Amino acid sequence: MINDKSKRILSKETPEFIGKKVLLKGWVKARRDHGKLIFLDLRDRSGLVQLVVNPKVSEDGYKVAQEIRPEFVVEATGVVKNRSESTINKDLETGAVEVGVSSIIVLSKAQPLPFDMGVEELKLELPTLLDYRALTLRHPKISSIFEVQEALVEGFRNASKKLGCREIVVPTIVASATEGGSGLFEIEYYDHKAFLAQSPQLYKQMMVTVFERVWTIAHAYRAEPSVTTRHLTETTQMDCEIGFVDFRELLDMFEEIAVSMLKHVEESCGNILKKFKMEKIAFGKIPRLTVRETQEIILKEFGRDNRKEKDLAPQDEVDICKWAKEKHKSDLVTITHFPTMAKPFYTMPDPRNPEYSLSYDMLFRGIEIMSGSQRIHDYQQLIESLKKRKLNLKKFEMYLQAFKYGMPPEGGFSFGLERVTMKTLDLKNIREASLFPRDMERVDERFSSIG
Ligand code: AMO
Repeated sequence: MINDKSKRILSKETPEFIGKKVLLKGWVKARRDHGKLIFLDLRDRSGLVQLVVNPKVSEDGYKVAQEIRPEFVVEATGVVKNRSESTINKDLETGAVEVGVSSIIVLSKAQPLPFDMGVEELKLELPTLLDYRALTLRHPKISSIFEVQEALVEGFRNASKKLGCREIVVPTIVASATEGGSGLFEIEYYDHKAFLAQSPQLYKQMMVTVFERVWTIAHAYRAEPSVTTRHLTETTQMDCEIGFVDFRELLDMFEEIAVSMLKHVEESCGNILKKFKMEKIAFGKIPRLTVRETQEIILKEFGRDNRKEKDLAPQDEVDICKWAKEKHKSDLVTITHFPTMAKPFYTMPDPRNPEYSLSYDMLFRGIEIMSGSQRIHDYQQLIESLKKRKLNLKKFEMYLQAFKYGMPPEGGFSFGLERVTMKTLDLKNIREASLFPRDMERVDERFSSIG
């Protein structure tokens, strides 16, 4: 291994440099003083490594280390050594080595922390965890949630591209609601009213006439009227929209994307899933049920008669997933044919029974993570559907052009990134799956604590 001592190496690489002098840079996660020695856990983007500061090796370094507190940013030079058998830390990737410091420089100081960040697990109440987000995100267990999130995005992107979808970027300032009138954030737009998009829906559909198959990752805004553990007001949606497909093909496509996205996360983040004590995801054949069939199962197996409800209640989602896991060894379930009038205007009614629609949700470990539908692609039928919901046609003029001038049969779907992340790691609250979650009570600061 060639070692240019003036070049920084990462903590993870230290085992490759035993006996060599190296330069490391990072944050001090914890400091422990043992007799005449100071131990520093150094964190960088690759992980952690232990530094040992011995006054006999470096008197100046020892003086500096005495002033160091958690989260100081430092630059340290030293020789990598094997640890003695009894001091090996098996839980740490670099736990068989340590770095004997010959010099250390403070690049940036940190004020005393409001809580101990050196612990294995930050056992703080969620509001505190979020009040100090810029700090708590640094904790390795918390930052690993977002490594998993990155792998989910990557898995989704790979699978969408494999399907032949092209990536598009769409606006979030829009003229109208798409997912129903409530839950819309209105914004002042010069002398006009505009809204924050509830979904990339209209744009992805228009783009089918350009590229046939598209995917996008978009921010979506929902003025949720209540506080729950599964709703955010700003969410990230991973969407596809596909032309020249029928309902069955759409089901095959989103199931394929879901499976390959989740397999990708298991392959690339196995160590993190283990740390979160997650069971392997069950990839049995995914059951496909209509809403009505689901409600029959809920009645038969769980004794609740919800057959007149338009949608599944949260407990129904939990129970049908339990059923799917037991009977089909699947953590995923597909639910189809929601009542047409409970779905947005663009949803295609089932020609065999128009009271129900060619729509679907996908559930994962007890929660809806995705929804979509085959769309109405006929111009006149779409206008009728807008009118039926008393929507203002003028607001949809540009969207309607796509249909006026030739739209193929098409459909699409949208995965909620935070929901998938939450369930992949069994987090109790969706806020933990968002870097900077927005909800009714918080946009970074808690509203109650501002002025
Ligand atoms: P829908 O409104 O069902 O469909 O949203 C798609 C997916 O996005 C996630 N999601 C949310 N996650 C957290 N907080 C919220 N407030 C929230 N709202 C939605 C869910 C959901 O399954 N345009 C259609 C999709 C389509 O037909 O292509 C749409 O937006 O995981």
